[in-house]
Amino acid sequence: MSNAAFVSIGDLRKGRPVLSPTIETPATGGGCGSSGGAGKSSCGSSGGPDDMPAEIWDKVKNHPCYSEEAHHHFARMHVAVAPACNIQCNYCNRKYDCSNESRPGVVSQKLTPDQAVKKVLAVASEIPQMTVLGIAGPGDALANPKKTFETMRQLTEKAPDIKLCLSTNGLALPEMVDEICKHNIDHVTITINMVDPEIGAKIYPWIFWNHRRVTGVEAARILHEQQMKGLEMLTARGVLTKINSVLIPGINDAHLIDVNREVKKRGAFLHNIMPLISEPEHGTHFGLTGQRGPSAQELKAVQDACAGGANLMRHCRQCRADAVGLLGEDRSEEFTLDKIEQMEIVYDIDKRRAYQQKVEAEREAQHQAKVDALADAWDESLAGGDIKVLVAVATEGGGKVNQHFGHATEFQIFEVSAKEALFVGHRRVDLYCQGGYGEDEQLPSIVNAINDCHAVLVSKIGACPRDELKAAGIEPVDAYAHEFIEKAALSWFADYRQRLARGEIVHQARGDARIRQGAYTGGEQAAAA
Ligand code: CLF
Ligand code: SF4
Repeated sequence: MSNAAFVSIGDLRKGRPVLSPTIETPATGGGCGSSGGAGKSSCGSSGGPDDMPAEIWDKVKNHPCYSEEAHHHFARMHVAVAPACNIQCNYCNRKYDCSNESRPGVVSQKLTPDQAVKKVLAVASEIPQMTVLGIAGPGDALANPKKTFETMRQLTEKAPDIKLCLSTNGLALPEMVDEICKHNIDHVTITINMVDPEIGAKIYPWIFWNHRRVTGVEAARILHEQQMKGLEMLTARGVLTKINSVLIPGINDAHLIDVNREVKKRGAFLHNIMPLISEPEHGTHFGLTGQRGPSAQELKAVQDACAGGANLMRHCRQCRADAVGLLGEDRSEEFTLDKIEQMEIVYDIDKRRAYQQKVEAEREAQHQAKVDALADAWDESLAGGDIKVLVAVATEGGGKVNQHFGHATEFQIFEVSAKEALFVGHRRVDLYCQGGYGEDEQLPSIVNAINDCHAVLVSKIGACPRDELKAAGIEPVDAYAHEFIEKAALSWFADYRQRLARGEIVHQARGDARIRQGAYTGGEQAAAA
C-alpha cells in the first residue's frame, strides 16, 4: 500500500488518521476539498472513508484510478469495443490506442460487445480483485454508443458487482448522459486539454459535428462547450468525473491551471494531468512536427501549480485500451480470444465478494501497520527545516521498500520534507536485471528517469549500478529494506539532514528527469523479457 498522500508526522502526533486529505464531493460543483500536509493540495485520489460521504467512498474505495491506495490492491480491465472517433487530436494516430487513456500501441484485438462480455467474465473469474470495467477506446467510447452501451447493458445483468467506467473526449457527452445513468455507469473520464478555443485549435484540427467536419477555433469552441455542459450534467446527477489533461509543453502547460480551476468549479472529482507521448514513429501530427512531451519536472511543476484546485491524480499509468490487471501491469496477453475459448469460466459472485473482503481487510491492516510504524518513528528533534527532496523507491507492493534495484520496471517518487513523505508520481524504467545479469547499457536511461532524485531506496542493489548512481549524484540506499516506504523515506531524510549538519555532505539541487516514452509493457511482461 502506498497510501502516500500526506503521511504527515504532524497528523500522526495529533492522532489524526494518515488518510488526511479531504475530497470534494461532486454534487456541490465548487469548493476546494483538498487539504492536508502544509495546506497544499493533495493527491486527491488518496482520501479515506472519513473524508467523504459514505456513498462516494463506496464508489471510490475499490476503483484503482479514483483511489491511489486502491490501485495497489484492486485491478481494472478495458475492453476495446470502441474503434471510431468523432474528433481528431494532434497527439493521436487512429491505428494506435486512444492517447486519452492509453499509451500508443496497437490494440491487439478489437471486440464485439458479446466478445467483450465473455472476456470480462473470464477475467473476473480468474482475477477476483478485478473490480472495474472501463471502455477507453481505442477510439472514443461515446462515438460508438451502440457497442459501448450494449456491453454495459449485458454486464449490468451478468456481472452486477463490477463497477462500470468510461472515457470520452466529451463531444457527444451531453446527449449521452441519460444513457450513461441508465446503465449505472458511475465513473466517467473526460479528456479536457483546454478551456480556451484559441488554444484548442492548436490541439484539435477538426471535429465531426452535425454530419459535417468543423475545423479551427470553431471546432474547439464546440468541443469546449460540450465538455463543460457534459461535466456539469454528470455532476448534477452524482456521477463521479475525472478529467484527463494531456500536458503539451508550449501549448497548454500554463493553461492547465485554468483548466483545473474550471473543472473544479463544475464539480470534477479528480484531475489527472498526463505527459504528452510523442515520438515520430507514432505517426501523429505532434510526433511528426517534433512537438516534445514534458520532462518529469515540467509535469510536476504544472501539477504543483494546481495545488488548491481540483484534487490531482498522480498514479495514472496511461494504460492501453485493452489493459487487464493492476495499474502498471498488463495481463491482456493471458486473455486473448483463443485463450478465453479454452477457459472454463465460472463467474461466482459470492466467491469474488469474499475474496475482495479479504483484500480490503489486508489493505486496512497494512494501513494501520504503517500508521503505527510512522508514529514510532517520530522524533521531535528532527522537526523544522525547509529542504524538500525527491526520493525514488523500488517496491513490489505492500507499501514497503521491498524490490531489488535490478527488478524495478518503475520507481515510485516521494517528495520528502522533515514532516512528510508525499507520493508525487512514478517513473517507468527499463529493466536492469535481465536473465540474472545486469544490463549496463540500461543504466543511463534509468539514471535519466530519476535524475531529479537525491536517493533511491531499494531492498538490494549490485555494485555496478551503485557506482553509476553515486557518480550521477543519486544516493543508493538499501538500509531500509522491507520497511514501510514513508517511514524509510523520513528516516533516510533525517539521516541526510544530520550528515548535512555535521558538514559531511553538501546539499545540492538535482537536475531534471526524462519521462520514458514508448508503449507501456507492464511489470510482468518486462520481467519476463
Ligand atoms: Fe480505465 Fe480510465 Fe476507467 Fe481507469 S484507466 S477508463 S478511469 S478504469 Fe486509470 Fe489507466 Fe490512467 Fe485511465 S490508470 S489511463 S486514469
Ligand atoms: Fe484519438 Fe482519443 Fe483524440 Fe479520438 S479522442 S482523436 S481516439 S486521442
